[in-house]
Order: sequence, then structure tokens, then C-alpha cells
Amino acid sequence: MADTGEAYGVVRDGLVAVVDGRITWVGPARAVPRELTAGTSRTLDGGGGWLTPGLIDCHTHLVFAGTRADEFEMRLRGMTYEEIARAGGGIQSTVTATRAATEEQLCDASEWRLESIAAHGVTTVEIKSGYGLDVDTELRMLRVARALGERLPVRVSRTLLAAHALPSEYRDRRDAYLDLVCATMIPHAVAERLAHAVDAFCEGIAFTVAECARVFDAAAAHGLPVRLHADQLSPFGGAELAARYRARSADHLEYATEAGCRALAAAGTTAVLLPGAYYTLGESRRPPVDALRRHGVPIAVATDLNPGSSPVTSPLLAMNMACVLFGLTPEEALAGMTRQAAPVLGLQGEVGVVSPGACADLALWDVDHPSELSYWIGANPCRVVVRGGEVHDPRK
Ligand code: DI6
Ligand code: FE
Repeated sequence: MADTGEAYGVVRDGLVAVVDGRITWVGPARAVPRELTAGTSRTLDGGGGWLTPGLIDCHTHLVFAGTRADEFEMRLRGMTYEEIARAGGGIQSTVTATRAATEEQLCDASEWRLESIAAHGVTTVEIKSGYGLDVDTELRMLRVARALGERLPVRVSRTLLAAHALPSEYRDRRDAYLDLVCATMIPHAVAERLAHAVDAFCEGIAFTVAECARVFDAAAAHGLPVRLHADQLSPFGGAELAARYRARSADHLEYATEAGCRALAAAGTTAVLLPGAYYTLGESRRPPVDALRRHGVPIAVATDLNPGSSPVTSPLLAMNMACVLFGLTPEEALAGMTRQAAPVLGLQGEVGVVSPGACADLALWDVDHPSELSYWIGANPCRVVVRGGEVHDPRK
């Protein structure tokens, strides 16, 4: 869909021309220049379906070992996510399982999750580390993320999230762990070209504003952009910190304040809403969507696929939840998984739009209207995925 002024940027009876994996022309089929169609080697008939940009899931933690289904049961019996984390479960339990897995085991354990996401029309996904919390395992996770992108027709953007939790062996030695993150992990990830960005979890059960700022300073010193898990479980000043560092995104934001939203807008930072975590943890505090809109903060939506707080393997379900739970319109939800998600990964103009010059990453859907992408619950109407001009059957 292009920017035509009509809702969703709809082009009816449209045609997209692709040369060498890039879009060269978009418009109504009747208006296509003859010289463009003359040398066409392959035509794909949309058959009355809807073509959108390939979806972008800009926030996942899909590489990990084990599950946390036991904690799901504990929460249903009344324990909270924070109580489980403080009792040694939570992220730490996935860290133990992930450290014990080889690169191949981790790849095999994670592949079906990326397959599921990709089968729902996703052509770009971000994957974070953060379940290693030691040099070897953090880098291993990023290598696995890279390998998965080579196995499947998905572009994988990799984020170092070493500041996800304090590993138990560093209890009472917080600064020593942050030294390791800043002086060893970030430089190694940069040297091996494993990370496109750096993220941190700014929260009472994770790292303080000052600690996250240290990590951001180290990232900046190595030329890496930053993002932040901000104000998810408590009002913690995360949005303000993200804005101060001109982070690409501030994610979650349930407890972000009005001032925080204003700061995000001024900094050009995107708000990434993650309704899967809100839903799974049974939260009642919604992110301040109205304030984000009022201040003009770009809004993206993602699955947050992770074993603890968001075992969501469907981007369409995340879009549905963004509408039903957070009050986004289906148009905002689709934009949040396409156009608005691209800048979060530094890929604006490259993916997330159907425009000349952009990569030919597209999804074809068996629906009568694009609002249905947010409307159906548990369905997958994706018929065809195009990645860099190559056509794929999403069910294979
Ligand atoms: N916020 C989240 O929702 C995930 N990480 C984070 O910082 C949860 C990760 C987990 O519980 O395993
Ligand atoms: Fe997350």
C-alpha cells in the first residue's frame, strides 16, 4: 500500500514492479508504463488478495532454550512475575537453560518460533540476546540469530541485550557486571559485527536509570544505536532516559508519564507497544496511547516473543491485542507492524513500505479488507510472502 491519501494508503487493482529485488514502480495496473511490463520475466497474480509490506516484528527474544510453562502455572495460582523473578525464576531460569545449550541446539530449539512468525507474513524480525548474561552465551545467541536469518527467508536484525537481568553470580557486584557489559561484551559484539543495536531493561527487577545510561554511553562510544525496555512494570523514568539518549525506541511504556511521552516526541523516539506481555501478565495499566498520539510519537507494535512474559508467536495476534487491549485502530496496528517499525531497526525507506526504491519484501493476504489482519483471532490468511523479490509459500 502506498501513500495515496485513502485510509491504509490503498491502491485498488494495483501493480508492483520489482527489478533485482527492489520495487521500481507502484500504482494502479492500468497506469503502468508500457516499457516496464515489456521485459517482465515473471508475473504474480494477486487473485483479489491484498498486498502489504512484509510485516516487521521489531521486538523479540525468540532465541532461548527451554520454556517457562511452569511459571505460567505459578502465576495462575497467584504469584506475580516480579515475585517469581525475585525467587530465582524468571529470566534467570531461561539463562540457566540457554547457557547449557550449544549453538546448534539453540538454533534448532528456536527455528520453529521464527518459522511461525515468518509464516504470518513477517519478512523482517529483530532478535535480542539477553538470556546468556556472560560473554560466550550472549555472543552465541547473536550468532544463532544470524544463522536463523540464513536458514529462513527473513531479514534478522540483532540486538545485544546483555543488560537484561543481573546474573546470579554477580549478586552484590552490580558494577562488575556492568563493567563486563560495557568493556567486554559490547566491544566483542561490535568486533564480530554481531549486533546492530544495544538494548537494556530499565526496571526495579533489572537495571536503574543510571546503570542503563552507562550501557548507553558504551554503546554510543562504539557507534551502536540504543533502545530501552522502559516503564513496563513501574514508573521508572525510562521514557525520559530513552529520549535523553535519542534511543531508536522505548518499548512497553505502560507506566510512561505525560512528560515522558513529550520527551519521546521531541527526541524522535518510537514507542513500541507490546500487548502480548500486558496480556500474559494480566496487567491492568495500559500504555498512554492517547498521550503518545497527542504528542505525535510514532507507534510500533511487536510480539515481544519470549518465554516468560509473551509466548506470542503470531504478529497478527499482537496486532489484534493492540486494538482490543490498547485501543489502537486496525490501521495503526498495521502501520505499527510495517512503516512505523522500520525506523526502530534503522531500516526506514528499505522495508515496511511499498514504494519505489524499497526492498521487495511483501505479503499477500486472503482477506477482503486490511482491517481483517487485526480482526481475526488465531487465523493466518497469509497466502504468499515475497522476500527481496523471491516468492515463498508461507506454509513451508
Ligand atoms: N521485558 C519483557 O517483557 C521480557 N524482557 C523484558 O525485559 C521478559 C523476558 C522474560 O521474562 O524472559
Ligand atoms: Fe522485551
